[in-house]
Amino acid sequence: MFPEAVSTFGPSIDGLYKAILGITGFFFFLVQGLLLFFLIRYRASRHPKAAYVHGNTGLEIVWTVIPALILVVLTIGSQRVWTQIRSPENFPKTGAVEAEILAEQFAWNVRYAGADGRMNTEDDVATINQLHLPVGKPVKLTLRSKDVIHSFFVPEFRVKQDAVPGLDSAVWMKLIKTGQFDIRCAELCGLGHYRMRGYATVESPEQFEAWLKEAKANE
Ligand SMILES: [Cu+2]
Repeated sequence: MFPEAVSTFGPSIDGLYKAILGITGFFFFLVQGLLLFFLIRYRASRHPKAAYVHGNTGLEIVWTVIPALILVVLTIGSQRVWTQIRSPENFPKTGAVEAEILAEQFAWNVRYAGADGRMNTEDDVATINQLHLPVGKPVKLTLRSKDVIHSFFVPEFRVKQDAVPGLDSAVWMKLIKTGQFDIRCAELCGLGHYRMRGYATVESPEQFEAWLKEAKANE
């Protein structure tokens, strides 16, 4: 159903999704089945005279309490995963590879700090639509926008984050598999929205370092 998850938190997001789909799917078929059953069972030819039913307090309590409990359980589960992924205290503190992504109509401008480890200096490495990341290391991305709201989306990473003008949005992830993945813009951002596509290459840390050097040399 989904493309393969290649980030460490992918399985928890997928687990939550499957749990919600399972619960809503079960009740969907239950309710639709009952509807069909009652339609046939109490059809006009067999029951020409309708019965007046005022209500059933016990039943109403049951069908209010059960969904409420399910929602509480789902909220706790979602909150746990959300905290793990998005809480500032759970962001990688040291050793993370950092990149800035400035979205614009209709491209992703990627910037790495370069050898001095500081952004916006002489030795920065800047690319367009080419995001390279090392496998097995924490990665932190800072998203910004030059013009309108865009949304950075790599389905395999299970990461989707809006890039909002005037706002820095940080996301982190740790990738567990190498490969080439598409970066899509998930926010309708103008006429060229459909071609706002980038490429994320996940490679070994050595390959990543070599690529950074080469990208700098080719600037
Ligand atoms: Cu866009």
